[in-house]
Amino acid sequence: MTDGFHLVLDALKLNGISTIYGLPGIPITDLTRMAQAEGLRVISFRHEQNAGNAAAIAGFMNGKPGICLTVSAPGFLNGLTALANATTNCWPMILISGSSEREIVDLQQGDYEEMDQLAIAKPLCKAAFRVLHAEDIGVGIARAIRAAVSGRPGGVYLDLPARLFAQTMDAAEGKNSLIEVVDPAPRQIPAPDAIQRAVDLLKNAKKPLILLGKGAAYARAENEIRTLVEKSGIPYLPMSMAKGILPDNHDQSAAAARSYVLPEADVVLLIGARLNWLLSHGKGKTWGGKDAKSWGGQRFIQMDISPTEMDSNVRIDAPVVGDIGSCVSALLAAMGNSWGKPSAEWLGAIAERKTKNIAKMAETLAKDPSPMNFHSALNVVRDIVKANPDAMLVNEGANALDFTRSIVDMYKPRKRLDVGTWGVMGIGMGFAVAAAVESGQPVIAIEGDSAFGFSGMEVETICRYNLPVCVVIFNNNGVYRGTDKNLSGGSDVAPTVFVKDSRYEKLMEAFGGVGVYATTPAELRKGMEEAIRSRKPTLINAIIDETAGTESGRITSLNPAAALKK
Ligand code: FYN
Ligand code: ADP
Repeated sequence: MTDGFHLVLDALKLNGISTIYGLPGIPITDLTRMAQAEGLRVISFRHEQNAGNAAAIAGFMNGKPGICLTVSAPGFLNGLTALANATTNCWPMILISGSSEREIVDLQQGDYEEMDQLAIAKPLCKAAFRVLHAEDIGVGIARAIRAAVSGRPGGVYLDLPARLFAQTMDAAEGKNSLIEVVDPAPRQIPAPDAIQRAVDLLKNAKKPLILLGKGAAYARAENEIRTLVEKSGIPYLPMSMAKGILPDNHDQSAAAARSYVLPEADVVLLIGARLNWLLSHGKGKTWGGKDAKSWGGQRFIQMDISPTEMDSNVRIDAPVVGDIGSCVSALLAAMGNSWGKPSAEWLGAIAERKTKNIAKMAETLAKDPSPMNFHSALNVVRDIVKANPDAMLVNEGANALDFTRSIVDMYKPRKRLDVGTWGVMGIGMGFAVAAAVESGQPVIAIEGDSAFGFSGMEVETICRYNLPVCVVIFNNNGVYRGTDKNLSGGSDVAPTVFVKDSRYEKLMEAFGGVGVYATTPAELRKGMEEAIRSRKPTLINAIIDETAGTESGRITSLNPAAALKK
């Protein structure tokens, strides 16, 4: 005989799933024990949201669904934020939660952790399923996997009521009921006429630009993309998590001339990037429009696996629907061998801006103020990442995020993991754990002091599994900075201010890791180099000038009060 517990685990293993991120409790405690006994790796967290974030980013890194396992009602809700975030970012993830007795839940008779979890999950994810009978576990997991990774990837909820786990059935029949999913994310080949439309538009462009998004990183299409960029000679801009698809020091990167190329370009090829808030919805002043809502005159080609993404913000003149590898390959084939490079005028104008900005940046980075500021600290991080291009970089915060994005170059794809489409805080330690577990590489987590607070307790998890994670907290005593005043003149500190000179490094020491208190770039460098060399869990409390941050980093304009000031 077999039972529900084993059928769930066998179905996951059959589909190549080897790690579960979760937090044990009723009714899934035994599932976590049995999973470990059956050879799955179980990474137990201190809060489900962090387990969920770990599963989500594992999905992005591997192109296979990351699994998060939680208890019912509150545990499920704690995991749900990560599931919604995974869906928003188009990352494949499956949140599996135990749930209470259906009959009691549906009659609302007050069961232990009673909640209609399936109904609550549905609007927040790509698909949601519940399995009531042991013989349906195979189908349930197959459907969850297909829904998570096929087409536009996303989060899937799988509801497993407590009673299911103890159901038994004949072992051979059980085995037969499981499904090994064949080709879970089928390639989607773009139509030849769609490719021709794109070629025609690109051929006539005077100032073409390629915009790479994290969908292109997810699609593992770096080889095809590199060929396209180099063959066409077109400058490109990487979105945050697309940094490293091509090395950031590539000649054709226009990152350092961002505010010049966006309004100037006439034809923009979007590859796995959406025209959402991060790209000012494809219009307005960022794109050279005369005011916030007007079109800048660009024509867009968009490559995306989701047909309904097209025209979501502005007109897409050449929609190319398919998986990015297939789309870029088809475009390359249609471009032929005699493709002319963009004009020297366009490339020269970009190079001029780029050189100026890079020189300005070098000047700022070379300064050594006391106390440290974001630039002098990031100058160190920049060198360390350059020397360790295989290391994973996790990054969250406001200023800590924005400065790291523009200062720290990435050299390989899918190495930069950050706050993504929602700009969500709290991903830090969950991402860091998964980055270490999935890649085996050292992880550097650059954290704002506020951002770190959301998931800080997971330093215990990092120590427990002895993961090679080096957390660097940019400590400027508060959210954005530490100098705000209470406007009432009362004795409470301002809402954005924390305890001054907090000793975050002692948190790591409490669990047996290494704590470093760094007030100079030299101390920061020594701490990071040692962490990477030793692979010991390390937390560096990097003391930054408390006046150094700006409100909301580069996105101050999104604060409603910014409109009042205008
Ligand atoms: C970039 N830049 C550089 C380089 N790279 N200069 C020199 N050298 C290098 N290598 C320049 C670039 O040209 C820009 O200057 C500037 O640095 C900033 O570049 P960035 O960060 O790419 O551009 P920008 O305008 O900030 O991008 C817009 C954005 C980004 C919305 C895509 O801000 C973003 O991803 N934001 C996420 C914010 C978020 O989620 N925050 C969390 C919530 S915080 P100019 O060209 O001179 O402009 C809650 O409060
Ligand atoms: P960024 O924030 O970096 O601009 P987005 O998350 O906005 O990136 O966009 C990613 C896009 O990539 C989504 O529209 C998604 O549908 C698309 N995408 C994800 N995987 C693939 C794939 N394999 N092939 C094509 N498009 C993909």
